[in-house]
Amino acid sequence: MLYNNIKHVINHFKFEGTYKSVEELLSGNINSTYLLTYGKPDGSEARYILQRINTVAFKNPEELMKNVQLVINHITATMARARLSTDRHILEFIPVKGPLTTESPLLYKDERGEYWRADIFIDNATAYNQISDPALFYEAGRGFGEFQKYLSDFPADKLTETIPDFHNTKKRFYNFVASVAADKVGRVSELEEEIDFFFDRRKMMSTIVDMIERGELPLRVTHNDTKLNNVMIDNTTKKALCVIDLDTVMPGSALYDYGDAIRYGASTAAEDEPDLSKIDVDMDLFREFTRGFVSETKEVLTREEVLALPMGVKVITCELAMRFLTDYIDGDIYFKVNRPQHNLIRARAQMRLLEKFEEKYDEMVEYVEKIVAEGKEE
Ligand code: GN1
Ligand code: MG
Repeated sequence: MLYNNIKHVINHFKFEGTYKSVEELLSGNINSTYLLTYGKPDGSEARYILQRINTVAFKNPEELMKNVQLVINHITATMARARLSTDRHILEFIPVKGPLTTESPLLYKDERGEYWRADIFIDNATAYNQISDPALFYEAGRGFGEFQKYLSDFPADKLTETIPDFHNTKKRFYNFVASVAADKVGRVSELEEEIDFFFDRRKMMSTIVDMIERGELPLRVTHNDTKLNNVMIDNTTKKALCVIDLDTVMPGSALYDYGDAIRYGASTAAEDEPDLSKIDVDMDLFREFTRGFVSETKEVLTREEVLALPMGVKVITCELAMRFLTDYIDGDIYFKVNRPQHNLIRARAQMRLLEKFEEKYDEMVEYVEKIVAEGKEE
């Protein structure tokens, strides 16, 4: 019974009305997410998202919620200055009821030491897991681009790194090597080909970190987890509404956000597709997202950054493939899994997807060059 998982928590939040039902949302790989329905006295319904924060991934939920609130405040102020309505455009958290159990008024710590938070479910909007309509993917690009734009003057030193070195792909490679060496659960002997795959791409994977170190790419405040289902799209207007899942907003590179969104959204198959023959890159989707993203960020990103966007796609796809394989080698301790070898299946799918991006890399670069050239003519 799902209700059993949440019954000790729901009365600690200022929800409106009386509890009616709960459903688990399964698209996230880290936190546990529940959709709650409440009945209001006037007969209408209120819906909320309730989440248990995974403390294996996020070691300090209190600092995390402080970050999230700072980001929300910043975007709210920016939108207010531009006289834009924030209604349904920004996550709205529900305060905790009763004596505080943590430093944050938005975070409840239960008797088991688990951390919970809740926000208003955005009605009449969809977080797509897959899109085939390029116009919708353009909107996703615009939504993430707009988010990047709103964060462009955010003071990075105010944020805690909720997961240190999250996209430090160089360090992730060393962690991967350490996991291979430790071989904790005896899975390494069957993974020779997969392991070679990452050794072959070691230099490519370091590109962004190296460029940041050399000052060729600016460090920005970025979202860092821009899967398609982290931008809500309005069901009526079909416009991007709200970027969600702000847990990993930290200093990073615009290439990560662009890259991860293309990785997930421009693929013809699911992230964990076991049939590798189904995995390819939809170049129409790639182009539309790119146009949407650049339309919002052209005043913010440097020319070098825009030209380097396709490198973000390769680096992030390789990084995630390697993270999945590392977790498989470690015995599935980080990502939620729902079948045996799930992390290996994910790793193989992302490896195939990376090969497809490698095949199409020149075409991707030509496209961003074209966009940069067009921008100059304007
Ligand atoms: C995790 O939980 P979710 O789906 O928002 C992960 C991302 C991965 C993604 C892959 C904190 O995100 O980095 O890209 O899975 N988040 C964290 O599906 O590790
Ligand atoms: Mg997430």
